[in-house]
Amino acid sequence: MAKSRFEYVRDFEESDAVMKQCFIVLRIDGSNFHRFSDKHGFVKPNDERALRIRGYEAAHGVMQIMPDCTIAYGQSDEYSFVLRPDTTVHGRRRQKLVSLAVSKFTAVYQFYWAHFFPETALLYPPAFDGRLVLYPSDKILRDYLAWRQVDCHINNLYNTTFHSLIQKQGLTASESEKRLSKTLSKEKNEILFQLGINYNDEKDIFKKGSVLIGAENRKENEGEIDLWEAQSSEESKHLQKRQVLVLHVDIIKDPFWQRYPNLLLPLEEVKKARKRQVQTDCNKKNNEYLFILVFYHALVFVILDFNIIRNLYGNLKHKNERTLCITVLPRGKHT
Ligand SMILES: Nc1nc2c(ncn2[C@@H]2O[C@H](COP(=O)(O)OP(=O)(O)OP(=O)(O)O)[C@@H](O)[C@H]2O)c(=O)[nH]1
Ligand SMILES: [Mg+2]
Repeated sequence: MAKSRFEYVRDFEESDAVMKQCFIVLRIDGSNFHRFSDKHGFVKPNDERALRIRGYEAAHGVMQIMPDCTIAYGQSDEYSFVLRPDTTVHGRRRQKLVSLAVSKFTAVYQFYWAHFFPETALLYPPAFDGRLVLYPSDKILRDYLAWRQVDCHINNLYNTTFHSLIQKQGLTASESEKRLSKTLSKEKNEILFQLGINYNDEKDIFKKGSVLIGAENRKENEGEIDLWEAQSSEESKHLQKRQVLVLHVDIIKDPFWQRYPNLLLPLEEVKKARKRQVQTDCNKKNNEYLFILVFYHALVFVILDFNIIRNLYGNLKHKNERTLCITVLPRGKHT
């Protein structure tokens, strides 16, 4: 920036770097999406195209610009992005992080709109709001994510029952709302069952939401890596730098966190864990080389020995011919 006598105004800008050693959560939520989904004819209660454009593409876009985002969780019109506690990305500046995440999310959402909704013109630009919250420990961070997933479960069970009563039993919206008022989960499950729906059979993407983690965490044959066919090298450079694994699994109970122990580690620890892994791989390779070396040495000794045996008995060629004869004899005759 060129120097001028007006430069002093810069000093009025406040520092808004957030506290160190806390997980940073950026939550993005569709603004007035009730209306947006109605106007654009989203399938009720869940529209897979809408979930994909939000989840796989827009959230993916944010993960590209936040390399320290360890996990993202999304459901309905919202997404939460978790940054490792010791990230220094953009100087941990609150406004920079929130505005970047929200603008990228919104831009990518519109960028891919025509692909996911080829027959629905975008009637007006959607908007998303964003907030940044700090969580000081693994436990509280996990409770935050559990809170969002429980919300997904409660809303999805309600919405599925609400819309099934309308679609299958011909109730009006207010009749359906009245029917469901003060009902517990068990009763909603029963209503669904009477309408021929087993809630357990509903898709996991609806019941559990979407969990996005770096593809380097992938276990064999697990989950879906979002391999989008980019239309240009610029698109792939900006939106596919980092491969992301998409899962629809429970993140409330322990097994998920035991399966991916690196997700909540600080960056420093991740680097150490990677170093240890490289060392282990290196040792494994060295052991393999050692094994091959010993094996070939042993083979040389065996061949030498073999010669000695051949010299001793002198009849090995004949023995080999007999072996060959036995192999080609039909089974019946052989016995
Ligand atoms: N039909 C349909 N609607 C959806 C879908 N996903 C989100 N929505 C709508 O988006 C709304 C999201 O809820 P909220 O975020 O609480 O409501 P909002 O209208 O966005 O209001 P604010 O966030 O306060 O601006 C839901 O109530 C639905 O109406 C979908 O897949 N299908
Ligand atoms: Mg909303």
